[in-house]
Amino acid sequence: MNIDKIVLIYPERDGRIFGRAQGSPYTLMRLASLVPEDIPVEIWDEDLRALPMERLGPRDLVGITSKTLSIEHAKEIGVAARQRGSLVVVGGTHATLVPDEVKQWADITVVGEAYHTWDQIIRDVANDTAKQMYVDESWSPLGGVARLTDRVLAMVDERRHYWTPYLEITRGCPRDCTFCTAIRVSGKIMRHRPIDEVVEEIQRRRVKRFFLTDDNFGLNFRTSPNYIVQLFDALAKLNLNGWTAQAEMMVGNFPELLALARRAHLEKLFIGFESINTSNGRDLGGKSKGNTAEYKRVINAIHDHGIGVVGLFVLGLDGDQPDVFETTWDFVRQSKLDAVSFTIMTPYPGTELRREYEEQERLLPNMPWSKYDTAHVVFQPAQMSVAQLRRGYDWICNRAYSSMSIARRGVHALRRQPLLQYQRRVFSSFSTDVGYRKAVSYREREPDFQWRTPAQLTQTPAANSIKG
Ligand code: B12
Ligand code: SF4
Repeated sequence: MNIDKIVLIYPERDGRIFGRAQGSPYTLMRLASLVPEDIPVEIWDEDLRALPMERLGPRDLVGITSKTLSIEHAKEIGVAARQRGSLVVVGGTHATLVPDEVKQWADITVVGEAYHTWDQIIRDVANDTAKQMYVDESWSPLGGVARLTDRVLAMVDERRHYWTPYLEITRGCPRDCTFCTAIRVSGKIMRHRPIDEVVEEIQRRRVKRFFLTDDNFGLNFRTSPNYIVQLFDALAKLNLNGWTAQAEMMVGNFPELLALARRAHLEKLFIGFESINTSNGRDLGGKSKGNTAEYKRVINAIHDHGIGVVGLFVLGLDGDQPDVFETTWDFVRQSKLDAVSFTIMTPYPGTELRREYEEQERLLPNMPWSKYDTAHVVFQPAQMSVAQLRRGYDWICNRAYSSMSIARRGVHALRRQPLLQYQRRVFSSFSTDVGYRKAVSYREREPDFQWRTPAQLTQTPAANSIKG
């Protein structure tokens, strides 16, 4: 068919915060940049505005990006687009993990990064030879791939519409955490973008602040130190307000690289401590062992270089007992973390963890994918009841995301900065916690969730509030 236009859609989840959506639609920006210049392309981000479905017609190709938690909504969009005669192609995490489910309602299903297949799909659709499924058979080197085009940058206007631009520098992770889906999408080989391409992209996008999409950027401190030194040298020369990245705790063992990172404007590291429970090691792919003394040392080592630490914790691992909420909270309170995220263990499709739970018949029946958002319990925990895990999560979130707790951590984070930096840092000192508070709000919408006042929290001893 002669393609009139390609429309790439991000299904709604979080909406806008003070008029802007949380993060720029980087996935769709990269895909839109691969569309030949002679075909009109549009990005419709439903977090930003309602989808103008009436503009879709029979010669349009509609691409939808999918995550597990939004796949049911993606399907609604796909079905509506097909009713208007458009051809629907679905890619992304969920399509990669469960292609057979997605292909029931999509015209074309894409497995993998699509760096190899997306331009082929467009050509095949134009020639009426499209197949039902496309699979990236190998991981593409990242050099020269999907360079953001000026037409896409103009269309998205990320500085006006989004709080946080995303940026990809590396991709892949050699670890093997049993619950991780990222390695199923991005592979286990760490790949690097050429540094000159990274710098060129930052400059052309004119972004001063960004969040790396890299799943384990910090691992490169150990595996690719030369790349990291060169990258930091290049970033140090740019006029940036600050950037953030995900890492594992061993970055604390590289003081020289942390010093260079600070010069390169690294502002915060999101560290997957995952658990304070020493019996959960197997699920954590060897990256974290529940040694809280070591966690504190690492936090201090990173703080020594003026870099903030956001602690990420998963609750409901098989070694966790009902006291895990209080012990985790005790650690967090004493830890000087700048912001904190608690998620409930979630057995995403395609993971080792889900296979185990299936075998053990521990998946809760009739759970829609929308509950796979890490704020809901979707499985039977090993050492507590479903209700205990749910209430324990609510309990810890009540404490961690009360306005007082957020303010306390934010003020401490700000105080660690030199006085001259206060103005620049004020937004980022609070924004991460506020974002995580938003994630909990999906649980908050349930009738059995309650935000408690500080007075109620003191009245209800922790142990009572989390008993099954
Ligand atoms: C950046 C990121 C975020 C950002 C923003 C994401 C966003 N706006 O979509 C933030 C920090 C907000 C975030 C939040 C969450 N995230 Co997140 N996130 C990521 C991360 C690290 C990178 C994604 C990315 O942008 N990569 C770079 C772009 C260029 O690549 P891409 O998105 O993979 O897209 C490529 C392919 O998938 C494919 N593709 C994608 N869509 C389409 C569509 C078509 C038509 C085609 C042809 C191809 C195609 O082509 C693209 C180019 O290569 C991934 C991990 C990962 N490696 O995928 C997790 C990941 C997607 N997140 C995940 C999760 C669980 C969450 C949260 C639930 C976590 C939480 N507890 O809060 C929330 C949910 C928020 C939400 N509203 O959806 C899971 C999803 C699991 C699943 N089965 O769905 C992942 C895989 C991480 C993991 N460890 O498991 N996340
Ligand atoms: S370290 Fe992170 S990205 Fe790597 S396998 Fe574990 S959860 Fe996945």
